[in-house]
Amino acid sequence: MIYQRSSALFVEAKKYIPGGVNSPVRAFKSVGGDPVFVERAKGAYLYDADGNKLIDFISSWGPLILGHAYEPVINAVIDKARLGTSFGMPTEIETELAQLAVSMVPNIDKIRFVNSGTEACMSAIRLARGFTGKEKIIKFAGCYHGHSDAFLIQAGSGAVTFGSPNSPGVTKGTAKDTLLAQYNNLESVSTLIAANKGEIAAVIIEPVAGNMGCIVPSDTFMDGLRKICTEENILLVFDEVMTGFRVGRGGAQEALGIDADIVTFGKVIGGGLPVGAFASRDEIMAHLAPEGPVYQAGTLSGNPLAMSAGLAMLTELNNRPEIFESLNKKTTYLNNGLASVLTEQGIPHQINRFGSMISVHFTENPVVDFSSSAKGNNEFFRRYFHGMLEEGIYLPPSAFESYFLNDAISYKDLDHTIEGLKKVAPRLV
Ligand code: KE4
Repeated sequence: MIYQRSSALFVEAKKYIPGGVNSPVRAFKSVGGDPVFVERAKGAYLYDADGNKLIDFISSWGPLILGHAYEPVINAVIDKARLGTSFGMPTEIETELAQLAVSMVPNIDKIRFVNSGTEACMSAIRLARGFTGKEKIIKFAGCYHGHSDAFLIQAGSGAVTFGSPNSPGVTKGTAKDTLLAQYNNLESVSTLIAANKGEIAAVIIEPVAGNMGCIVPSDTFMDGLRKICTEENILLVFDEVMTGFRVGRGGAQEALGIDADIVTFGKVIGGGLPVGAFASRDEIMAHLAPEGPVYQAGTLSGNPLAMSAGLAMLTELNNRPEIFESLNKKTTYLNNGLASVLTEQGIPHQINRFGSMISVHFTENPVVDFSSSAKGNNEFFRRYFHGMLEEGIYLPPSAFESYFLNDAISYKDLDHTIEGLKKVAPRLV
């Protein structure tokens, strides 16, 4: 496949935009080569600047669960845009989307809309701190909750000391309030709690992780985490920016049977436009301005244009919950097809899957946390990514990302993907 125009566009972009992209993962840093510039998309397919047609497995990193340019969403946005895009005043459609989201998701009474998953998670932590009066939080190595300072933290020096910044610009003062635990490791959580008794406001977690590749919590881990948080009067925050309205109508709370205290959303809730949200029971949300003292605000929060996309998307998912089962079946089919090819070729691999989230890891050992995910052979992944791209299959350009299937993908597309791997696999070793 030719990528000349994409490469030329990348040169131009780098003149005016740092790294030529507006979000780092798009720059192909971990797989090498120049990023593909897309011109348009429809259903399961991307059409790039060189006219290549690619089967899309990122769906804009999750939002486009029904496929690109889904008619009901597009029509809703066009109709709404004609009436004005944003007013900085309350509009009825915000209540419509709030009411629908609250009706679909367990354990939430109220929801506040923001403009990204980052804003949603940042605000959720401030609300947890304001509600509990405590300052520290626990996050998990490898989980990503957006780029606000409190989350850009890596392991500190000792097992029970606080974190240290993993980006310049994040202060030590901020990092000292973020403690780092290991996914699927309850002991790492209880050790931190014991060493910071009475100081922890919240534990925030991706209930199904998607930023280490896809990692599924063990049955005992999430139950145990809920129990510890309840016993220690710590709020359990489910970051459902990826899983919300993707792994089922009620998201991961419903799929795992675990009640969170605060839930954050992004991606699907905006139908492809910039929407994030955080939600909880009345008792906690009553602390949020203007009702309560915890401040949070946003010029474009709840703007009717983005609300129209989210409302059209969630209405479709709410009216046709069979979409989730259809997506799960397609993802299982892909899982089985890829696994049989890699096994036949004798290539060590793990495939993790939950609902329509899936990831391939080139390693012998089960991938259950960040350190086991980091053991994957990145050279294999690089060859895999570019080989599949040559076959017209667009995968996430990083081994630490999850695929997001959309329901426009057909079994013919999945067979083409599996056949593509049959051609690529012999070149991996
Ligand atoms: P945004 O601010 O990018 O809307 O959401 C941040 C966020 C929060 N929580 C979870 C679980 C997330 O996965 C994300 C963002 N996901 C990445 C994909 N790994 C977005 C892609 C990107 O950064 O460009």
